[in-house]
Amino acid sequence: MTPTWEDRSLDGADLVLSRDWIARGAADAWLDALSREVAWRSERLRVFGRVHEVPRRVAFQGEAGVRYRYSGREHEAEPWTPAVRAIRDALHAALPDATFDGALLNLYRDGRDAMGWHADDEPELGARPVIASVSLGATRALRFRRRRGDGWETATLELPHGSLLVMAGETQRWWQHALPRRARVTEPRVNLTFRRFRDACDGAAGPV
Ligand SMILES: O=C(O)CCC(=O)C(=O)O
Ligand SMILES: [Mn+2]
Repeated sequence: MTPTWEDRSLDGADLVLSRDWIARGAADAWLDALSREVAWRSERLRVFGRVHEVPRRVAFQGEAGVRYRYSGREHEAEPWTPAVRAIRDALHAALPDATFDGALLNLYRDGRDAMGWHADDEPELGARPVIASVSLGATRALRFRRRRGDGWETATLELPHGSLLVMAGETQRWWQHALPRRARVTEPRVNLTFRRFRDACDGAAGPV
């Protein structure tokens, strides 16, 4: 089955979505493998001096030596586990211009788990990062917002089991995204965002 692609770009955000990127049987198998093989961690975040547990489980995998600063702390990548590496290889085949050396993994146990507003704009990723976001399990809505005068322009993408969303161009500069709670969801969802850290870091010294 050949995946279908939809251009879901917004003003200032290059967004391409394939809702059927992974065939159903493979998506089921990957979800099952990820729930077993990944060392899911709970994570604490300090906000205004108070410590909160983030409402999801997380992991960070990648090539040896890849580091990423998020949630106020530096994280060193753990080695790829088999299913994550297989998804990375499938992404390299599907997106020949992109190279991914790390992935942030999120496990939303049910609709009470969520992620707040943010942009993936850490300097390690460079100015125009290509981020490949693979979703498995329960369908959840990814919300986008951009400042417009006194208010916000918003958009919503539903991300079903087996989907791939590619965020590119200046998406992270102009838009924030969030995964809100969805009370009626009782099933888990795993999201993997594949990113490239290395060259962006090497390039941080500036033009020669
Ligand atoms: O779960 C999602 O779809 C979004 C995850 C995300 O934004 C992130 O890991 O930075
Ligand atoms: Mn993000």
